[in-house]
Amino acid sequence: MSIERILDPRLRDRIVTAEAAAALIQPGETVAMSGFTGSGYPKAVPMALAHRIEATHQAGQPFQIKLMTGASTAPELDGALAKADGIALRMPFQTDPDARQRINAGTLDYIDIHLSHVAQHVWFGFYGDIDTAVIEVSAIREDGALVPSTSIGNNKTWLDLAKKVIIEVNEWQPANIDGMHDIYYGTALPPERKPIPLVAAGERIGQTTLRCDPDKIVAVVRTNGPDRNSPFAPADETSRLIAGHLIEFLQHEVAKGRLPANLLPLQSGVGNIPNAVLAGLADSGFRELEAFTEVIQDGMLDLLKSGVLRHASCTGFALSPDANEEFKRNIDFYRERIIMRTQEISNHPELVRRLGCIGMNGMIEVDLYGNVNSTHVMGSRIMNGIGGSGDFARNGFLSAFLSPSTAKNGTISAIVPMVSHVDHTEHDVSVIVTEQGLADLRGLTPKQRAQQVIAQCAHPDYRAQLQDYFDRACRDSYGKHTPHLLPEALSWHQRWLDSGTMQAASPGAA
Ligand code: 0RQ
Repeated sequence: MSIERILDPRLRDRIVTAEAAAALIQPGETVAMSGFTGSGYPKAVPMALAHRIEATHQAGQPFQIKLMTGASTAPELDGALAKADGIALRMPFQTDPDARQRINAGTLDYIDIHLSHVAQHVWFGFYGDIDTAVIEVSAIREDGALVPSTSIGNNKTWLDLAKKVIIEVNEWQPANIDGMHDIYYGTALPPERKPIPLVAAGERIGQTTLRCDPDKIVAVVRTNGPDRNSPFAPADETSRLIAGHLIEFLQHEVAKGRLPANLLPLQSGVGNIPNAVLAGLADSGFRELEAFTEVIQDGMLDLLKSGVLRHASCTGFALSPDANEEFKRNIDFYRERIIMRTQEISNHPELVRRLGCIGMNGMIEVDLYGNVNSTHVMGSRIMNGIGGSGDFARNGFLSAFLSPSTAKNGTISAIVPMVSHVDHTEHDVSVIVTEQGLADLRGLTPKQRAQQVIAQCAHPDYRAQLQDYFDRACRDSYGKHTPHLLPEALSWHQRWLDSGTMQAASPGAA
């Protein structure tokens, strides 16, 4: 027998089916949902809404919504609504193949923004009113306080601003996650803002529950379904090499006295390479580490378990099914060591700067001068979005971008003369790492950076071609500070589109 999780008597008579709740959402609404990297998203109402949208379309009527979340969600949310052609506008981040396909076909509009900006820009009124919020929680206390589930994201903002609120109470989520969250209600709008009183990654400054005016709650839906919980591939040789180079660099920085022995709070992107870095840290003798990051994935859970990581601050999870079982089994242990915050706090530029985070994120490509493209393939096709990478790259103590040196079976070089889209400028990028090596760009001039990136990071198949471009640019460029040959700068991308490879017949053939 499961324990009752909806304890507020005022909300008991608002318990309805997902279909009845979805029927309260009208065409054209701006709907703000919970969810961050496949955790804590509503599981039933979006599916019911997608079915309703499909039925409406079949009856020849239009039905689309504008959809906001914390970050990426799952097939039951982004996937179902995208497949139903139910999303007119999506923000601020997605990783869903069906949504991506429609965005790149030009039939789904997408606004990809820094994750720390979302809440404040909505509060500033930049995106209009929030009509409905659909928020997953793990329980509702007797006084109406909402116990969050496995992500917080923008839920505080959605609950505060939405005109009407639908709550999903997911019994699959561990009941004793209660106490892991830290919701800070001290934020305000300029000019009333005050400093955020958080001075260490492991501190708590808020309350454990979310609040919501019960009069706004129009429906409560019971669910019992898992988070996305996609498995991670085991670390391959490339990921291990990238991790090894970065860890060697961090050890060097400690030896030089530029970093303390237990480093500074770590931020880590999601994926196999970050997982390999986290595993490598444990094996390299680092101890007493801290994390101030957005997402806790398998590698970080392992570090907490082994005691290498003292605590981790986040706003969501991206766990494999196995890691999720471990999390649930030992939730009392993790509740003492994990602090879940709203994403405006987990990614806050002021905090990232003050705590001195070490940012480690993936990239699509980087150019000779250190400009990074995290989002667009061939300058026009979005992959995911900038996510939180910019919050940490601009403001962290150090910012590392990691990638294999080639993509698509070696036909694409991740090191290019000029990036086809810029997410992180040369001013925000400290370190580039590929399986070939690590380029430390700190304190270097543009031309010195180019030499480092070519020598340390480029794949041997592209090194001579890059060097040739750079040499000729140094000779023939209009300006010699950041040398470029403009007709050639993006020709590698065009060559791939035209011929399926960035490799030139011979260096010098552009
Ligand atoms: O394509 O899926 O078709 O095989 O990009 O690449 O190598 O699997 O690497 O999963 O770490 O993703 C930048 C996308 C890297 C990610 C990016 C293709 C490649 C493959 C994925 P396929 P990999 P990853 C915290 C921080 C922005 C958000 C962020 C990302 C696919 O790290 O989304 O940092 N970052 N958030 O083939 C063409 C290239 C390519 C390329 C890779 N140069 N050209 N295709 N690919 N390089 C989390 C949050 O913010 C929530």
